[in-house]
Amino acid sequence: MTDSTNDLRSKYLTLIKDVADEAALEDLRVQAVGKKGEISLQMRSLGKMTPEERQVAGPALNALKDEVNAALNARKASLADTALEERLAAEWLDVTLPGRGRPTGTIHPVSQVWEELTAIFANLGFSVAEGPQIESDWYNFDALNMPGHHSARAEMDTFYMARADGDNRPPHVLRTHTSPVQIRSLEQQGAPIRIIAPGRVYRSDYDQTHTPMFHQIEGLALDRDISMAHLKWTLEQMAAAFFEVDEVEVRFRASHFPFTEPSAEIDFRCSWVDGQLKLGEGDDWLEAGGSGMVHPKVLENAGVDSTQWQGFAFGLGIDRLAMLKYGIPDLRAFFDSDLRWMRHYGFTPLDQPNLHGGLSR
Ligand code: 2NL
Repeated sequence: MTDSTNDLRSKYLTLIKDVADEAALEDLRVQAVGKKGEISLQMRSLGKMTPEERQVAGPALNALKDEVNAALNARKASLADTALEERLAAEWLDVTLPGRGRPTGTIHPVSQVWEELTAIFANLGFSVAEGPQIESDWYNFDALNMPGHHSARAEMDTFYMARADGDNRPPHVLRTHTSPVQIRSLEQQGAPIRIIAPGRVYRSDYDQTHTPMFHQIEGLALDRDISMAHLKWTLEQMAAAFFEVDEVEVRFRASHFPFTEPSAEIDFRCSWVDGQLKLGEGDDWLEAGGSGMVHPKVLENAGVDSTQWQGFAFGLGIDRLAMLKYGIPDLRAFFDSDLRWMRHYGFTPLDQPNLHGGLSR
């Protein structure tokens, strides 16, 4: 190797070794072996040499070019490796960490029980009906066989909406039960029908066992040959599924509602041992709600021919059922929005009630 090829060799091998990145390496390649690169120019000058000189310088330059190209390629590969290593180190991710924080919110016991009851009645063939919370006095009272002078109407502690001055039409009310939802559904769908109406209802009453807003679920089943026996069976099925026991005995106690005839209070057989409620056994009776055969006048008010169709209706308190099932002592705490209470009595949002997994889990 000649002195000048030796100098070029050590110059470029050092530069290549110390180069910082792939862009600088490409500049070096152009500078050394590009068309006008230092080594290329030397090769072009071979033509001006004597044959003797060329015989020495030619192979030396060729060898140098090969060696520099090899060094460039090797350096390029190692720079790419380094870049990849750095990227992998920077983008490293611990895939064993949880993807998101656990949800901290909980499902309110009222929502939980609402969903549980909806699942149970859906399984029995009932669909869910909804309607307005602000009602006319027709849908809330008159259609349900509670005319203006009726005592039951006066006893309802109704919240009345204000009318404009001089407007003497009867005021709208906050619905005192979800019955008006069923009247509206009946008007629209007619018979036969099988619906439940869960929802918020309002009465002006506030003490240990009453809140001005509470939750009710009503049910309605009309067909050509429905009797109190179907009602009793439906309530037995509902109670056993809700309290997660094999069987619950239902007792009817004679009662009176303007919208049903005959009417019956619903009791479930139970026992209280050490303050713990057990359904399906014992000598006590749990008052669960009211029910009866829909009054013919109510059917006619909703446009249903009462000589062709008949059926049962019932009403249950969701809040009370939630207190009983989950051992919650004070009704008023339901509506305090106290987060500590919610963390204690609330349910995990990822565990929704269904009849296969167990309703409450
Ligand atoms: C109770 C009493 C009851 C009904 C609600 C009803 C609805 C229509 C027609 C006839 Cl559309 N009745 N609902 C019937 C009997 C009792 O609720 O004590 N609930 C907690």
